[in-house]
Amino acid sequence: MHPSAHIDSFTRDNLPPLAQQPPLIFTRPELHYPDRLNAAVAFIDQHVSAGHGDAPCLISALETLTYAQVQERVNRIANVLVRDMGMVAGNRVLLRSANNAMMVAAVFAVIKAGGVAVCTMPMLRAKEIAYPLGKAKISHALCDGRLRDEMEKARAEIVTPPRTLYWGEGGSLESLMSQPGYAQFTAVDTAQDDVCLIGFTSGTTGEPKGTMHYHRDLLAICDAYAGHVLQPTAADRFIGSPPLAFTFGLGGLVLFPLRVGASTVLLEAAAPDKLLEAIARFKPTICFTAPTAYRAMLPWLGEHDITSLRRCVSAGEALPVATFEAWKTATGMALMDGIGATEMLHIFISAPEDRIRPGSTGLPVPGYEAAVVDEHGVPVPDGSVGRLAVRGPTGCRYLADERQSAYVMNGWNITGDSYLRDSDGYFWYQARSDDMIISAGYNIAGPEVECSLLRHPAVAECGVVGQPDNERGMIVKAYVVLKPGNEPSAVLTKTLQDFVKADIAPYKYPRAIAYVAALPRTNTGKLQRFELRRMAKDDAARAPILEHEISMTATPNPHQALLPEGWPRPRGYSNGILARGTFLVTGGVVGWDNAGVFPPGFLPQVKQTLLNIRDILQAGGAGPEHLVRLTWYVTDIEAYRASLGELGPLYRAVFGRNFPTMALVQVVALVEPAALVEIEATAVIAS
Ligand code: 3UK
Repeated sequence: MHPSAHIDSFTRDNLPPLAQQPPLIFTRPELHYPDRLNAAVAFIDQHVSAGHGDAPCLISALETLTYAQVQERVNRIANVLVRDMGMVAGNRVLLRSANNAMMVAAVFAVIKAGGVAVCTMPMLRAKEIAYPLGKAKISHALCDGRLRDEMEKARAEIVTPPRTLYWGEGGSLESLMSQPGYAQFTAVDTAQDDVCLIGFTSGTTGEPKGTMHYHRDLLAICDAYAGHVLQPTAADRFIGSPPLAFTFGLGGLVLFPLRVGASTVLLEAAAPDKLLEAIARFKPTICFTAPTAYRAMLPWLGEHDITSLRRCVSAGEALPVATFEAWKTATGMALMDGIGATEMLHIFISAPEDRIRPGSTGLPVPGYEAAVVDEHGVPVPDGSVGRLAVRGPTGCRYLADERQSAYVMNGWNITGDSYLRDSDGYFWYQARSDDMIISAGYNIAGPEVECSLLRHPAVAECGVVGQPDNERGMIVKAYVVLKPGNEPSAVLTKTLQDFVKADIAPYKYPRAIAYVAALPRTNTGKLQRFELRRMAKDDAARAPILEHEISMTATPNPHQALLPEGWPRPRGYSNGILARGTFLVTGGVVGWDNAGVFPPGFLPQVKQTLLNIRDILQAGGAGPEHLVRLTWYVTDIEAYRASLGELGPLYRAVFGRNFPTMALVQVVALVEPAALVEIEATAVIAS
């Protein structure tokens, strides 16, 4: 390695042992970099020195900053970091903000001062912020004033909180930046292989992993993927939705445009409707977002002019052919699929526009090599499914993490995806390796069934997982979000099943379909298959109860459950109940025990609340079988969602298989400050 410029040697000290690091490949001349390299100079200063300082760089609704203006802002922040906050080269600096110009300037300021930027998603809560603070031993933080509350809570949670400054609302960063002499800053003379960025994975399972990237890596992704596949020019204007804390966003919305002197539109809110509006308004030429967002934009294309776009990149999740085709029909543009990973920093398989094969992710990006291997790392023949292995100028280096040896095997990065390579060298995504459904001896890839279902006009979104089954081991279970104007029904279920059977090998059809309002997603927008698997497991456990709901409970339920014709039978609640008799109602019951003490935590409080309701009902002569309605008020709907798996069994333990109508309401606060839930119950004792 090259001599480090870091005074604080934490990142080098915590690199994986050399033997566990992936060997890097630099066969292409454009991937050779000078030994001393500061990425901030390459992305910003060089353009200004080359006379490009007046060109637009960062565009937002509020302001447009030229390259020269961005350079000055970066310099001012770098001076504050070093002179006012005592930052030294190698320190890790946490950055928190939605996508905006200050966030970008802060990233480059940290890098220019030789620091290591650790960007975090704006929606993170205190405990999710506290984790990187501790893991990366963060010494300093810059944060948008609007995100102060959670930041302060996180700082309170750890032993040595970082020195923190806020900008915007109630912050002091700007006034410090305006000090005389702060407009100039000499970049620290970092080594090309000094760490400058730690990207935390979105952590679909287990604790997030910190991936360490060098100054050189930031350039390499531009010169490999962008240079060869995307091919942007200084005239391009980028736009998109991924947060800058997700390397998909940092690369696509900042590094690729700035590498070539182009401009980029930064959106703080970029839900599909907002993104469409912004495309019509700012007239960008290149768009980066996830397949779900392209699908969500489809119905609204007619209302917005998006003809300025010339390229649309899709990554983060597999791009179903149905989405590719629908986008092509609607816009004439071929979505450019690409698989990337936080570990690899950005996209390593994709295809230039003229070489796209719909349904395939593409070819290895020039500079990268990819292979499909078995569990021992031995390549499998073309046409058979195996694990995706990749290597190139970037690679996986986890910050002090034992999972390094699971990602890097025999010198290859193993992404955890099942892939197939065809005889033309194209790579075809099958599933995440642990997402294969094994049903009655067949291997079925959930995403393939999803692609098929998505071709049906009634389906807006879907997720397919294995549901435990006594007979088949697993059955294919689909969770479906319907497009507006479609209602769940047994008839529709049959239609969808027949549709899949006619489209792909019949044994792959979803034997069970559940209709849901939305699919669980991570904050980088990925479908949380593990959450669907948990739901499916729960559904499986509940299945035998189904037949007995309401009308066939142990104590015969005196009321009639209302189930409109053709509606799927609800699980764990009733659509409606017809009751006649003595009305018994409880006020807002909270979860304190007889001594007025609240048990800590959401689930224990729910349990106590349900027990309290049972006691009140009993005092009035009603049993759980008389329940007709429960209204839950909770302070944190996420706590409710997170405990759904345990809530079912808990509920049944207290009330048995009696399922009244239910409503759940999130409130800003409850009168009892310690209460996390308050429930009202209505029962009717049959006359
Ligand atoms: C999945 C895809 C099929 C795949 C990312 C572009 O997604 C990114 O990084 P993450 O670390 O997740 C990596 C995993 O996501 N995936 C991503 N793209 C595709 N699967 N087709 C695709 N096109 O399982 C991969 O292993 O969150 C994407 C650029 C930078 C990134 N960090």
